[in-house]
Amino acid sequence: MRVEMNGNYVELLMGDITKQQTDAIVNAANGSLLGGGGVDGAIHRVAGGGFLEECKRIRQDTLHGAYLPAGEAVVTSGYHLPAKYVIHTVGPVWKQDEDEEKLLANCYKNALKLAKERGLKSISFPSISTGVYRFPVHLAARVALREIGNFLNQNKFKEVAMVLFSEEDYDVYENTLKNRI
Ligand code: AR6
Repeated sequence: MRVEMNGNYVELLMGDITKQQTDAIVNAANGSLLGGGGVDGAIHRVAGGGFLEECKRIRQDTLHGAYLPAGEAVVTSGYHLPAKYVIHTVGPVWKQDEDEEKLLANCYKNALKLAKERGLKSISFPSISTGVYRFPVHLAARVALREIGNFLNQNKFKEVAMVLFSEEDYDVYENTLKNRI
């Protein structure tokens, strides 16, 4: 599904984000930036050792050894990925007792802000936090599509894709997008 917003496009796809040829793809990382399971593991496997080295340098030099907090984002090159850049963000772990919706919204806001600052024109997101971090996908889809919509309505970008990994997730995002327009 592809929808025009203010001269830009938002697209929903089913597939593997490591194959996307957008200027950037977004990694649903953990605060260590050193890799993990899910989409993070897939991205690290394809991007390779130089990618991990750059992640380690960011941990050391930019974050002074600290973890990247939930909702924040940093950028590296894409190395062996088709995408030129990877924007790493850390989603909130679903606990139902904190402001997780706001933190998830910050992931999308900060990733899109970084992409714009770099002059990028296209970006692909996975469904951040809805795997290992257990954020309910119906709620995550509302947050993601709201933030993407707000950004595209205020900026000349070009294309934002949500790359969903299952038909169930695709259907949830599709219904959410249909209800927005
Ligand atoms: N392409 C697109 N989406 C994918 C892919 C892929 N190749 N692989 C998985 N997904 P998750 P989180 C989907 O668990 O919930 C890691 O260990 C997946 O089906 O990757 O933010 C990190 O290191 C789900 O819909 O991320 C962190 O510790 C979505 O991507 C933790 O998991 C997100 O699932 C982050 O958990």
